[in-house]
Parts: sequence; structure tokens; C-alpha cells
Amino acid sequence: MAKKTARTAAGLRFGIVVAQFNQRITGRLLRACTDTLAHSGVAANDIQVVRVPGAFEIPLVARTMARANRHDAVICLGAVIRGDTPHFDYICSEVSRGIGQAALETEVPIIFGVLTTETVAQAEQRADQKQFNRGGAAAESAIEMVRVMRSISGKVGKWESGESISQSGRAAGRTKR
Ligand code: INI
Repeated sequence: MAKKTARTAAGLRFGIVVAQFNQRITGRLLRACTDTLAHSGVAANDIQVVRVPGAFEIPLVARTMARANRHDAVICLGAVIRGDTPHFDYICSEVSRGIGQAALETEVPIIFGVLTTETVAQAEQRADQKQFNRGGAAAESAIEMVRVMRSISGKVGKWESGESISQSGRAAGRTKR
């Protein structure tokens, strides 16, 4: 279930990269993520969703989106389930390393909303529509990270007072949109 965040994020722009692999799970993550952003005041037009084949492809697209400077944060959603595949460890290590590296390189918050579970049941639990959902949590982390990055770069504006931060400028410290 999407949770209301305390602060309004109206005016902020988010990119979402979502893997199509295990779509039954990732679709639920995406829904909770966009619901949480919407409840926080983010307009539908300010959310760009890009679908990629699997989690392995997420880092390249996330980095490209972050480098384009059109988003205040990028949220990565996927579900890697161990099952019987030897792929699991390779994909998990590549996607986590790639997302972390992309965030450091671009200095744009890139949120790790990728489930890495042993079983489908565990993944379903973390993508539950009515209880805790990692997609919603990823949206909350993204909003919070925009605030953190702005606060350490001295561009806080109205954000600290709990009002809309759109007035304090999007993509703080960057000139290109
Ligand atoms: N992709 C996932 O997102 N989750 C998985 O569980 C998964 N498994 O198990 O194989 C998976 N594989 C596809 C991979 O991410 C790439 O799309 C593919 O290897 C092409 O590069």
C-alpha cells in the first residue's frame, strides 16, 4: 500500500527504470512506487518510466537517465529470484555494483529498489500491495535523497519548512534540464 510521506515533493522529477523479467512482481513494485510519488505531490508528467528486459540492463539505463539531468532522482525496480538459475549471483552483483557506480559517477540519487530473494514467495511478500512494498519504499528513499543532496549543497529553500520544494529549483546545482 502506498504510504503518504510527510513532505510534499510537488515539482520534482523522477525517472523509474523497471525490469520486465518477473513482471508480475515488478509491476507491483512500479505501481506502489508511482502511487507513493503521486501521494507525495509528484505530477504524472514528472515521472518517466523506462522498461528494460531484466535487472542486468538497469544500470546502463539508470546512468544514462541520470546523466541527462532531467530528473532529480532515478529509481531502479527489479526482481532477481534465485530459483535454479546460476545467473542469480552474477546479476545481483552486477546490478548492485552498476547502480552504486552510476550514482557516484553522476552525483544523482539512484535508488536500489531491486528485490534479490531466494524464492518467488519472498519476492511477492516484498511487493505486496497492501503491506510493505519495496517499490513504495524506493519512492520514499528517492524523495528523501533529493532533500539530503540539496541540504548538503546548500539549496534547501522551502523544503525544510515542509512546503513544496519546487520553488527551490529542480535538479539543484545543475544547469541543464
Ligand atoms: N533478470 C531479472 O530481472 N531477474 C531474474 O531473476 C533473472 N534471472 O533469474 O535470470 C533475470 N535474468 C535476465 C537478465 O537480467 C538479463 O535481462 C539477460 O541476461 C540479458 O542480458
